Amino acid sequence: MKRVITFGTFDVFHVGHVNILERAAALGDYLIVGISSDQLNFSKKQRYPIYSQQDRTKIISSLKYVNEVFLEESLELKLEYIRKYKADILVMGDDWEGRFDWVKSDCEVIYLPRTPSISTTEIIEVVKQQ
Ligand code: C2G
Repeated sequence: MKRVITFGTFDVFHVGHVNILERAAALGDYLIVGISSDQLNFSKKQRYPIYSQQDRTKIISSLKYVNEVFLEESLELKLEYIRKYKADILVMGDDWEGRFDWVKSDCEVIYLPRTPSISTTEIIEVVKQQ
């Protein structure tokens, strides 16, 4: 029984998000998703997400590949979350390549290629222009 963990904001949910969650789930038997809190997002990107953390949590919880969700409050707590949720594998998109190698003491780390040509930022830009 392999437990997989992944993290993200998943704001303005799109097919790139579905693809990474689907591939993460396929690497094990149980998928746990850490959803970046509104506050964490603000500290990383200097803006709040379009969707609130409650709505993002509701959307991710409703997916058939996802078994459990929690709010991620800090990037530095990765190892604590991995231990708490007893994860065997950490999956991240390759925009994070190398950034979480420091947790390899406790679990396997896999970076998956991002889905090309789609991102929350791009969707926001397109909508703004119209
Ligand atoms: N993603 C993807 N393809 C895209 C867009 C996103 O595979 N076209 C992946 C990202 O690589 C990430 C996940 O979807 O693994 C969530 O993306 P974001 O919501 O942008 O997550 P981010 O804000 O980078 O938060 O602890 C880490 C952070 O919380 C990750």
